[in-house]
Amino acid sequence: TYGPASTPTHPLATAPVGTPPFSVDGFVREFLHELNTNQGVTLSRSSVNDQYLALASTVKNYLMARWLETNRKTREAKVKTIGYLSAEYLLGRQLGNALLATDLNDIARQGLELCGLDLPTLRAQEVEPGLGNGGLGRLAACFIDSMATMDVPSIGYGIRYEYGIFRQTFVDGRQVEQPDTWLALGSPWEFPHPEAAVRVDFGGHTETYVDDDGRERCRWIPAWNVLGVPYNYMVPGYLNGRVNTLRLWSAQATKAFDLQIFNAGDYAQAVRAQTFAENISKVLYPEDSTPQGKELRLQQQYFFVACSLRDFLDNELEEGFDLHHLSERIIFQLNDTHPVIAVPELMRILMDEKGFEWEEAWEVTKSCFAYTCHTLLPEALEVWSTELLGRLLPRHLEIIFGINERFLKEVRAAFPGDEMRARRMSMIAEYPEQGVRMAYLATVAGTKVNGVAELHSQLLRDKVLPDFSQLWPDKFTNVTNGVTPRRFVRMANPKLSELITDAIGSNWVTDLERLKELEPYADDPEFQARFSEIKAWNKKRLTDLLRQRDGIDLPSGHLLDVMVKRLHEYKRQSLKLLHIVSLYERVLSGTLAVEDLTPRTVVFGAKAAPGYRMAKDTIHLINKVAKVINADERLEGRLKVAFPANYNVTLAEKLIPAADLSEQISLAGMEASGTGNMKFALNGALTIGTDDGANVEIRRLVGDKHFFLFGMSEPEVAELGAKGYTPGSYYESNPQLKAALDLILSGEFSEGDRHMFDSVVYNLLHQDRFMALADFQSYIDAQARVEAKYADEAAWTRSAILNVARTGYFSSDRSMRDYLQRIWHTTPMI
Ligand code: H53
Repeated sequence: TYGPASTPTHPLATAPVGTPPFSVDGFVREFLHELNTNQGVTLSRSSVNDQYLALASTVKNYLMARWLETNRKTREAKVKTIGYLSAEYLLGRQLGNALLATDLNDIARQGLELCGLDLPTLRAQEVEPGLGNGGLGRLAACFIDSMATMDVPSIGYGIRYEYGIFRQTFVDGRQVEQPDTWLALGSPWEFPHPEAAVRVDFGGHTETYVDDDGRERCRWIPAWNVLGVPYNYMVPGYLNGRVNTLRLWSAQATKAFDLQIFNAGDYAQAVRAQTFAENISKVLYPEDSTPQGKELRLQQQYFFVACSLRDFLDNELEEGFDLHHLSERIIFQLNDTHPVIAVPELMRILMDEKGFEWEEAWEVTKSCFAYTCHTLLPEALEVWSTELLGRLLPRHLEIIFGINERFLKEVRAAFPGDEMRARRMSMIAEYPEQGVRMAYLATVAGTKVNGVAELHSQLLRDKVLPDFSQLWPDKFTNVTNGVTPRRFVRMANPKLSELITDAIGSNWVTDLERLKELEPYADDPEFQARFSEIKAWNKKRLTDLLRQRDGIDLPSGHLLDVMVKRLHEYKRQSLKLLHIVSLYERVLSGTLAVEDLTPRTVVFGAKAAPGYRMAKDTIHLINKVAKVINADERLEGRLKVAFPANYNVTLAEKLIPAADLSEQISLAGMEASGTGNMKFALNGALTIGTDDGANVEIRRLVGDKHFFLFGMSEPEVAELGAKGYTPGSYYESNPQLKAALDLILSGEFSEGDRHMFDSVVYNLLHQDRFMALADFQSYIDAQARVEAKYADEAAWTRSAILNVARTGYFSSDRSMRDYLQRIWHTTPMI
């Protein structure tokens, strides 16, 4: 053993509120009761789904008293709440997390065994709620976990999509999307409250009128409306007895709406109206960081934001609360531009419904919001056309114009005579059509604006919003992203967790910086041996899963090289692919002996937005290359490419702990932060990466010797761009690169079809917006350093342990502390 083992000592962990601690017997009784009364079946006649649902209910019941108590306590304390507004929550499976948070794993396992059941089988029955696309949605899920664990009063607000992120399948190597029917087998974790539905208005026009005091005022005469039904989800803190709430809204037709049409005698039309209303929360838009500007998406955004503000003002605040002091009780954190329409909505409520004057309303509004920007890609910053906004939300558009007008006055006063600046800073873009720049609106309205990693926050100030940071330097700050150690270490990597706890005690789960105490063990042969065994065990676990899930066979004893993230050109999956093709080409052409290849399996996981052609073509190419390489006997046992379909949180939990090498190879300056990079490092993978996003901070913390850096820096990228980038010149001057691209063009991977991958290859040769060819050689050289290091097992393991020991900073608990200090100015509830 390795030092003192300590157990969590939070009072509520040992003396839970309301319910006595479970015994195994008590658990069995409750479980069977749920099976009988909820599912209406006996144990002997029950399906795995029945058993899973009964288990979920049992855990839910256990959490219930704590949830009610948390709500009561918070309400009574009248403290400031964090209203996290996010269009996405990529939650992952709930059962495992709930069992962990309640310390019920052992009891459940033993109790189920007594019933002849197996906990892992029941856990595998759960379909994960995939209510997000990627990094942004998963970040929101990590943040609500951390807030619950840190005793921060918070409500997560979002949308209950009936269909989450599509299920990806491959047909002949091409991506085909299937609907995600996550609700089909029951949804035990949600609590619908149709009686508390909120009305949301749309369309129509505005008019002025004179109120009782003789003041001219404005009001909105909407044309149609829908209902928002809240569905509450428990967000249990880790062993602390706190259970926060995630409130997701589902759209329903209003009665009035149907009746009107129904009375007119058109039954079919009435049913259509219902469908129309319910469409609003029907499906998650599957674009990650490339929004399409669709009307329904704006409807979704306003829908959930209007429900959430209404909910907070009417239900969370006590009656008669003086809204002039609203910021003492709430701060709405805007997760990207998606919820920014909340700004004019709050203005509208305060002025049109509560009788505030403009200045009064603005004072309140601008102290109740803060904005997180998650990107630098111009195409990810939403601009809503004024035509659409005016049609859907006429009053909001008026208010936005009003905010802009006053804001530009301020700009002109601060920079007299600088009309160009005023134009640049206007929230209203005039080209290619008139539109509202939501990021500017958020920046003007927010108390703070933050980026999500140091480099990103710097570039946000310098490149995306330079005029704003000149005007208000203090408004800008950084909060580097983090990930929850509960799900991504403790739950996903139980063996490593045990090893860590044996060495330094168990407090690291809520105080991740304590992983530093592992540093001395990096040189301890016994610890190294156990660490390597655990890596091997995680690989075996992954191998079993992929065999059963995808029919993929992973060879054993390989360097496991993993690139999992959304498919996007800026993330450069194509660069990883060029590395693989190049290895293969060198074997084919005899410049590399097969025996000299480091046995390596590359695993890809990536969904492409359904309308993103280049991303889908890249997936196709990866699958085709994989097929040829995997079938080539000469490479057997040396090189393998695996691309399991439908990468999601559930798969990530098995993949990340097994990885040796983490691929974080975006073009410098393009990845705002990345959070997968943190998960890999915390699970003992070494990173090969560019100086981009949070990679910069990971490398600084783990040290250069334990990180494989390659590629241009952001200033170098900018310089090359300014000079004029010609990818073709890299092709011409680098024989290895040329040979790899030529091999693709030869039809080697496309049954002789020389044009199948023209789109991908010619895009790289002639455009290559993200400069993959410019970084190719540097990447190949870095991969050679990877192989050299991997050959020295002890050195590799030492570096892997140091990656774990030195990345405790990337806990989302730390991110939450930073938000509390720098942005929210509140403290956890004692
Ligand atoms: O947000 C992550 C970052 C990541 C960034 C991602 C993101 C989305 O997933 C969607 C839209 C968007 O603007 C940004 O790409 O770098 O880690 C969480 O901050």
